[in-house]
This record gives sequence, C-alpha cells and structure tokens, in this order.
Amino acid sequence: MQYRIPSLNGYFLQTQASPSQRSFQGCMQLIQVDDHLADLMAVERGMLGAFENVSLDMCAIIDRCLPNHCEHGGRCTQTWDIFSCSCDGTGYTGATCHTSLYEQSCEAYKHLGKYSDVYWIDPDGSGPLGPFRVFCNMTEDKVWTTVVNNLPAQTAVSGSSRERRTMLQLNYSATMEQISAITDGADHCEQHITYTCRSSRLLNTPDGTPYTWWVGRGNEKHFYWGGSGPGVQKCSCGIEHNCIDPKHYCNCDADQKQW
Ligand SMILES: [Ca+2]
Repeated sequence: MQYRIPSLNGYFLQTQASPSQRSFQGCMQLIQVDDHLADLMAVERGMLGAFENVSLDMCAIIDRCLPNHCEHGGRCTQTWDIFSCSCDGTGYTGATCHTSLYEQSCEAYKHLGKYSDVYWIDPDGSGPLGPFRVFCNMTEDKVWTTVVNNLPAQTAVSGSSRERRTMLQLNYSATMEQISAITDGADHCEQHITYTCRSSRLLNTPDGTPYTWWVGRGNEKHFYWGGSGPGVQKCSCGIEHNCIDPKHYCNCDADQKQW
C-alpha cells in the first residue's frame, strides 16, 4: 500500500507524543488507496479501515500561528496544543519576543557601570522600534550617544560644476525613526561636517547664490557650515570677522591656493 498525502490544503502538525505513541494528527483530503479515491462514506459507516478519533467533513486544526502572536518578527511554530516563538536574531526575548534584550539608552548602560564602547540600544524598549548600534562615550559627566555614518573620515570632492554636481549621501547605522528617538529625548544634539578646501567655492560671494549646501532630514537645504548657525550664510570666520579675505564670509571662497 502506498500513502500519498496531498500537501495542498493539508496540514500536518508536530506532536509531543513519544514516537511509539505517535500517530497522524492533522487533516487530509482526496485520500487515494491504490490510485482510487477512498470511499469516506464507507469509512464513516465503519465498513472500511480501522480508526479512532476521526472526524469527517471538518478540519479541527486550530492554526495557533495565525494571527502570529510572536512580536518583533519572532518565528512562530506550533504543535497540536501550543505555539512557541523563536526570538533568535530579533533583539527580544520572552515567550512572545516581547522583552528587549538591550538597554534604552547609553545613560542606562552607564548606570549599569559599563564603560565607553559600542552598544545596542532600544530607545522604546518593548515598543516596535528595533534595536541599533551606537557608540556610547561615557568619559564626561554627560553621556554622548554617537550614531555613525558610512562615509570614511575623509572623502575627496573634486571637479564639481553647476552642470555636474557632486553629491555625498550619508547613511547612518540607524533609520530616521531610530535617530529621532534619540534626538527627541536628548538635552543637546549636534552633528559636525568639516569641509577642507583649496581653490574651492563654498558659499560664493556674500551676495551670490551658494554653491554648496547640505540637506537636512526634512529635505531642506542649509547653507551654514562648521561653527556657524542655521540661516546664517557664513562660515565661522565670517561670523568672527577673521576670514583670510574680508570680502568673503568663508575662507573656502577666497580662492586661496593652500588648504
Ligand atoms: Ca523596541
């Protein structure tokens, strides 16, 4: 005799019974015996086969993984009686992968007596925001949380023109929602971009159109650079009135031959 159990629309669940007691638990349809459809009416009348606990015309399986009660992308598996969650690689633990494995902030790691290092943080704890890696600098009284980007420490920019602009994309080790979760709760937030230049126009003349800008998270352009402030179309030397060429508000615009 040959068994062929159709997988289409069929279920077969693991059982916790010992192998000697193990029997089929699940639902079957279109059962064929020797290539002939089994007469399930005859089965029902007890005229065919020997069985117990068989229900016809109903599939009594409860799918315990639908809806999936495992949180944060935990993988659900089930037996006839229970479901369980595999939380591997999710950053969460517990029966339903609800509890975060990580602290919510660098401050929390400092309170645990940890030292400056790279840590995973989960700013909203068991909330939906995923954990991510940051550098926690705990050398000062205030704790600094640094989110790193993927650009090397120095990136060369040359030969840029109005027609062929050079654009550098910063990709951080966290999504914008994750970064916002840190910055919204921070006392102070800063980012620093340094532009080292030679024969390079940055802001053009005080009245001219800026040649260079950076784009913020709201997709808005900014025309201020290291040490200056929002809305000020100057470098820090322009604010402090100590630019090499006083006609310009930025040393990069002075067409100097040295860096
Ligand atoms: Ca979370």
